[in-house]
Amino acid sequence: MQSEIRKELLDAFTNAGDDFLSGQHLADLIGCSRTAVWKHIEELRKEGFELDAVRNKGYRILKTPEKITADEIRFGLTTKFMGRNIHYEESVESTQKIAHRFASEDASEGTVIIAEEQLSGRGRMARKWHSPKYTGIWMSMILRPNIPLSKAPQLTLLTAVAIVQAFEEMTDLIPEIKWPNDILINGKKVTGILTELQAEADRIHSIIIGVGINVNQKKDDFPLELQEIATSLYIEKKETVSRAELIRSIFMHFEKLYTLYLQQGFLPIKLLWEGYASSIGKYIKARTLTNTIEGKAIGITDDGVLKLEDQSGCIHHIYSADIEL
Ligand code: BTX
Repeated sequence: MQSEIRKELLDAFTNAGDDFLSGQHLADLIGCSRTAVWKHIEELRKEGFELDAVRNKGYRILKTPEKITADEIRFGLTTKFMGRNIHYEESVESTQKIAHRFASEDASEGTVIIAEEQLSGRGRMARKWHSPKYTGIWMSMILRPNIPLSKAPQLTLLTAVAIVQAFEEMTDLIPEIKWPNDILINGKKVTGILTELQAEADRIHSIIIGVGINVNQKKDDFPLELQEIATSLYIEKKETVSRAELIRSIFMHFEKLYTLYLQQGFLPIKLLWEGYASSIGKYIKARTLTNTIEGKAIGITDDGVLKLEDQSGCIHHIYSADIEL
């Protein structure tokens, strides 16, 4: 019922073009009170519509939300499997949650779950990922590589390279990768990657790669605590970026790299990754779950593990940590 009314309201605005529609006219048209019309208008605003409301004239739509649809992403996509199966949602708790369900229901490789908004977007170690409506890319990709469990983190690095290549293709920005899962622009986080597994013994059933990209947020769109550490492509480029086009570009770069990886292993990916890594050669602090190690990041192993040399010359292998440059 609500959605029927919404549809009628939008049809009326479509037909009116640039003309104003009075509250009374809309109320008569859809058979409800003017207060109800006002409530629907407020709902449209919350969804990202910009409306002009002028006394004695009524309402008109100035701007529609920059929404993406699965069809818009598919249009122009030339991949074989990445993003061929897109599941699109308006609002979800977390795309990871849905991807886990799909993965256990045998969704095909390359299936992607995309949402316009996440109410409980998650980062690593139960941290939160801020995922406001219509501004970013919040998606989870399902993969089924035949690799041992220990190699799964390599796919986080591969994903970071694919995203950076897509950024380079679409902007003139200079992104950097901070091991293992952050992409930074001018020192601020623009992207986070969360790799999760469904596995038994040493067999991977599926890998679910969650990608959160800040695309068109303005500074004020971030909560205060993130404003100094986070950025978006819009903030850096000062221009809106098409999310559908960026998603397509990521799918294409990802598919190319992933196919190369399955054929030739991690080495070619490692070389590309090193070209974008901001932490290598620098003195860093690595906070693991159990302790903190300081030293020089001297590179990654052929498996994607970070090598850190401490003051005494001892080399530590870091599998998972937060890095402070
Ligand atoms: P992470 O643990 O490395 O980063 C989380 C930290 O990043 C937070 O504690 C906060 O300080 C900061 N942060 C939160 N939101 C943002 C943001 N929008 N931009 C910049 N910094 C932020 C990174 O975890 C992995 C994030 C993956 C997110 C994707 S979105 C699609 C998929 N679904 C889901 O629930 N998570 C993944």
